[in-house]
Amino acid sequence: RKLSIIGVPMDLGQNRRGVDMGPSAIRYAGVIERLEQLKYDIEDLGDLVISKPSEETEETSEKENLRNLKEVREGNVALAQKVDDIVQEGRFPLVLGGDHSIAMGTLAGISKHYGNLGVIWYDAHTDLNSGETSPSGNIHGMPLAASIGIGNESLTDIHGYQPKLKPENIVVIGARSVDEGERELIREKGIKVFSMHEVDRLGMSQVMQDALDYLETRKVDGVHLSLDLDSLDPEEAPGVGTPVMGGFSYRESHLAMEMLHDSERITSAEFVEVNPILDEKNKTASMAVGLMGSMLGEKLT
Ligand code: DIR
Ligand code: MN
Ligand code: MN
Ligand code: MN
Repeated sequence: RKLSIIGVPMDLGQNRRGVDMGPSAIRYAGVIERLEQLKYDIEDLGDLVISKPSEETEETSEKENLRNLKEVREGNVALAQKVDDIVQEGRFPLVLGGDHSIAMGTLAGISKHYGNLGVIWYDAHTDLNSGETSPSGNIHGMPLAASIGIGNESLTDIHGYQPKLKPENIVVIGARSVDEGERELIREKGIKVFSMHEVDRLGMSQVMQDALDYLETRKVDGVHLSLDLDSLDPEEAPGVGTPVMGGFSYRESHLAMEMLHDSERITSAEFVEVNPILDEKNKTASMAVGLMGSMLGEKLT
């Protein structure tokens, strides 16, 4: 089993500094050692270099309601090529964020290798905004929309093709903060969303089974897991830029990851939005590493 790790120190998709240190925090929490114990052949590709925003960037940010558009695009273009190469070599790509805008690059690199890619978007948010609908102008709230071809072309056409995803191949789990424009898009495109309401009613076990069954009926030929640490409850995972109360517990998320592993359907993954500056003793990064372990087959016996 071959796995390649790439860190993306991107913090330009939102406006709180610190999430660019996510990859370091996750490495410090022992990700390599942890996954080596699972007998993976691990290649650590280090971190991408993300350029600093220029002054002209300020202007387009204002005009298009897309903060740091140029640099976010550039970082994602580079990431897409890296991830493309990893998949090409038959290795499992594990991407460490960085803010969630990097999902555009990850998906761009992966999706060209699949005819019908599915995605599990594990997040407190649905990330379905565009410059037209976003209340913040933060691109980390837009990657899922960009991946289905909605939004500014310099985001939708990363890696030279679009769309990366069919709306009906997306499952969102954990949503509890959804903007008006996103709600409309969910309705219009029929995107499958298991909000916290469903998880409260049915339990994580049932929701995850339903999510996997749904993707099965869609006949997907690969499933990417995009996990935003703000899906977890801020009490347990405080090191995130946009905490929303009422999230998943560590236990629920472990169960979810173990079910994903047992399904043998996950073909790539990314863990994003870890912000060590807002964290307590690196516990959010440690949690991310624990969840990666479960997702990749860690078992007690
Ligand atoms: C909000 C926050 N929906 C926005 N999005 C976040 O700014 O578009 N996504 N935090 O993870
Ligand atoms: Mn997100
Ligand atoms: Mn989020
Ligand atoms: Mn467990």
